Amino acid sequence: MCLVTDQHSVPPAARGRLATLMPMPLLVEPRERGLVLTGRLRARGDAAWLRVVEDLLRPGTGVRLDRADDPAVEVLHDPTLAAEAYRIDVDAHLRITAGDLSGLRHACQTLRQLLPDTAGLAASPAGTAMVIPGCHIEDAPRFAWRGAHLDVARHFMPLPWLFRFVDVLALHRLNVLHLHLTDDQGWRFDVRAYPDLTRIGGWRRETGNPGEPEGDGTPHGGYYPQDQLRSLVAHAASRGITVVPEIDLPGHVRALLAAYPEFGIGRNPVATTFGIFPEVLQLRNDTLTMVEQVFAELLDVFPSPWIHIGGDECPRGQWRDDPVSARLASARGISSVDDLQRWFTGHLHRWLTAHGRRVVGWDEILDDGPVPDAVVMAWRDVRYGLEALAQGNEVVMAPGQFTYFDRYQSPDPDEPLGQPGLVTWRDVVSYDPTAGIPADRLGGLLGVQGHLWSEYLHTPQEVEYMAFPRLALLAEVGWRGRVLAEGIEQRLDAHLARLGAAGVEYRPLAGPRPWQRGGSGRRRRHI
Ligand code: TNX
Repeated sequence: MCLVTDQHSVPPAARGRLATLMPMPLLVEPRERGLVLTGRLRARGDAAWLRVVEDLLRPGTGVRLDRADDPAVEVLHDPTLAAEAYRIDVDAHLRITAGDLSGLRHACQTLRQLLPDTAGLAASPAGTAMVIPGCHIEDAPRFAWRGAHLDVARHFMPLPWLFRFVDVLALHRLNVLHLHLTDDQGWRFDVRAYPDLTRIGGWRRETGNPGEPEGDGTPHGGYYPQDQLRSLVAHAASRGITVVPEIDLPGHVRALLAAYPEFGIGRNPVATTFGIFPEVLQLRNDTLTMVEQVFAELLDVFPSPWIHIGGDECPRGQWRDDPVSARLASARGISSVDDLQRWFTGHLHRWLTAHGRRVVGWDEILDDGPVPDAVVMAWRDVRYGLEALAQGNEVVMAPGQFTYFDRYQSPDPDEPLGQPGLVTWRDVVSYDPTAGIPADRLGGLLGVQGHLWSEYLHTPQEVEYMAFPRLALLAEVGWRGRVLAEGIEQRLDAHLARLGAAGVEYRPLAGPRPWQRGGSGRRRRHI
């Protein structure tokens, strides 16, 4: 059944949804008639592409596509369109035009946002009229890397929720999920050759809150078997999202060394508090063999062209005090042990390049000298991104002051515990990732990414509270280059209602709901 509506039967609410899209497409024009997306629709186009459309639109609408001529739905391939670009025409019929599968998927996500909010649920409630308002939309992204980073090391997040998080990212036409899989407080990637990484390194005795003399006395942990991650990768791919894994080395390795102390200098359990610890890898040849084995298994699970090797916050104290490290450095012709990290990064860089992947690292990897053709994530400050671009590196902008969504969202004392610092949603609205970049270097700017470090995010609900609305706005920065600031508050309100209808625990613009407040317990705002 295909119900074509005339202009009188397109409800004003449906027409209004054209003004609530997030990210807002580059061109949106209303058309008179709309289309009721429900039941069985006659459809024409490449069978695989039609299956993609049906897969993305069916949950929440129940729509099924039957191949037929005289179609209500048509899917066209236009190879002249840019990567990820798409066009939508709705005027009694629905026509989607895309240059590639990503564009096709983005078109479907925009269509989902044009449906009633309940279309964000896994199944459509009976009796909801799923009207798509008439429109002509032309759209293409400004940046190729539109990422969300999630720290599953500090607090483990359950796999089923990761699937859902991927769906929410896809709704915003984000295309990278950067998974921070290892850190001092937990190792989450199951490595067959080194089972103790997860058996021992995958959990900690308890968690200590800052400023409190005692830990909470409750064990915390978890890890992802490789097949779980493969299924996450496959699900993300079906949503047009690349999962970029990070193994953070050669610092932030307390969990690794708790399991295999022979690769470090001194022995310590998995960390139960947060911060920067002195423990680093002792970079012997057998340590490198272990690292290569870990990465070999990682590459087998993650087909991503980019592999993140961490490289942040690596103190030099242990190397300076360690005669073995001194000998290793001089045997390798390195004048100072401080340069061991650069040597290690170079080694991993060559290894990953030989295996056909690109290295991504935090901006510290350039502190000791250039690392040609590594992708640099500029987190400490925009300035590090500018320097990396000047050296010819590609850059993902990740500056703390705009993209660290573990920081507070407002000065309100009721905000739940977060990292010190303030990143309001209006800060994201004001963010221009191209600021300060000379025109001839703009090509090196791959894109932007929002960060969800989880020291103080214990549950998926807490992650969602910190992610939205800020990540939704950053998605628009990635898509359009800047947030379209005019009318943003109303648009954001409508978009948050859309997320809320799908069960996302966003932060209302007016402030935390009662159960989202920090209160006086473990989520008390005190730093
Ligand atoms: C710095 S960003 C870190 C993380 C913390 C984060 C907290 C980076 C590469 N290192 O280890 O979780 O700050 O905001």
